[in-house]
Amino acid sequence: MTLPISADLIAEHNAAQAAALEDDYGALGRKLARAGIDINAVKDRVAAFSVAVPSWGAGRGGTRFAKFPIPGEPTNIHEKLEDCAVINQLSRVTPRVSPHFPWDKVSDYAALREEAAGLGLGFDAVNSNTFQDQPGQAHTYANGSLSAQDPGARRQAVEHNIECIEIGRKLGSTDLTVWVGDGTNFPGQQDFARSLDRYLEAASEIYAALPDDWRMLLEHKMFEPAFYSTVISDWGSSILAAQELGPKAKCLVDLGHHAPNVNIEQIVARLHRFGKLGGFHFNDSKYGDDDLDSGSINPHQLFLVFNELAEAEANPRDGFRPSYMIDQSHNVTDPIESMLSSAEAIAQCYAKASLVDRGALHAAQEANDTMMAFQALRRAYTIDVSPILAKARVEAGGACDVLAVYRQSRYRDRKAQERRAVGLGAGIV
Ligand code: PSV
Ligand code: MN
Ligand code: MN
Repeated sequence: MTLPISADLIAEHNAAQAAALEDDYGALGRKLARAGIDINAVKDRVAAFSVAVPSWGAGRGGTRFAKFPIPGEPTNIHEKLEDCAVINQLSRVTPRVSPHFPWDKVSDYAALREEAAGLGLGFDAVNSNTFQDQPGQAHTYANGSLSAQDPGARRQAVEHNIECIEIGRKLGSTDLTVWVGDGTNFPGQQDFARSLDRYLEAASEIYAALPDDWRMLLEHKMFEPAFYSTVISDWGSSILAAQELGPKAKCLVDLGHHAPNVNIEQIVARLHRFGKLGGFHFNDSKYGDDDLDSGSINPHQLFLVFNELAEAEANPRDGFRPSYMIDQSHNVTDPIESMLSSAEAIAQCYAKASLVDRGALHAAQEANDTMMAFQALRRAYTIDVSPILAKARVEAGGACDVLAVYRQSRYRDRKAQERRAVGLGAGIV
């Protein structure tokens, strides 16, 4: 396996940091031991945690106003994989890539799978795209895809999703994520009930094509690109659709796809309660589907989501296999740096949720001791778990300080010499 960053550079950096890391890890270990927690057990848990990165997140995103490319950004799936390999090589927490079709279309998927494996990567959920028209496509999605009135557009959207399953089988994926932008911009534009009927009928055709061990992850979104109504607008529509489709259909929670101030952690608990929690698209937001970096705005919310996941893991109903993915738009940063920082923020919340004294939390809940219940969460949230993450990373061959090594490697500068420049223009939103 040939990884993009020099192993010697990582080793030298880690050696220089080793004494400080041991010191910090030892101090945190003693603090946790006083609370009856074995730091090595937490580290082992963290070492087993992973989150997928989106192929589309490797390029600079943009808004409908502009996209500002950077020199050396990837121009195709091969270059995206190489960048994703950098993220995983340094962080050791992102071993899978979630591809999007037709954006990542190639002629030989077996070869693509091998290429990824050669970079230490596998593939996560495949994402279909029926929210844009592609050149030469027979039917437009301007009036919807799976829910369109036009039977031709519906058929085309179903066939595209089935093709995504076929591609995913070749890549070793076991999940199909379906997000449709279908909806309306005017009251009266479409009949709410009939558009959902059409969606369900089309989605059931995709569901019927799922291999036995596959899941169909339904991703809801309240608005955008449709601004008045969206067919799968919220977790309610999502769970109803998933229940109607069958046991292999689950709900995917993108943190940016909710009404402002919605209690997302409670949604997570509800979906799990009914065996329908399928996975996440992690990002952060201030106003809507901002696709900001995970944990950059509201890290406490991210922690509370992981706290519900820790509860769910302890009480599995209908299995507990949420898939974790990042879905962000990196408009003003180097996407590799954003995903390194985001993966760390996500793993930190996972680690902190593991530190919650669940016995104390549940006892306080039973006793209606509100303050102590809250303190059980607060105690875990305020612990700086970074030495645990760094130790797990270093032991797995990653870098103690991921961003420092990435900058020292001058990877992007090297790619700027090798890769063709990306054109200006509006980006994806
Ligand atoms: C839509 O906003 C979304 O969150 C879906 O996951 C898409 O697949 C992705 O962003 C990329 O546009
Ligand atoms: Mn998403
Ligand atoms: Mn989104």
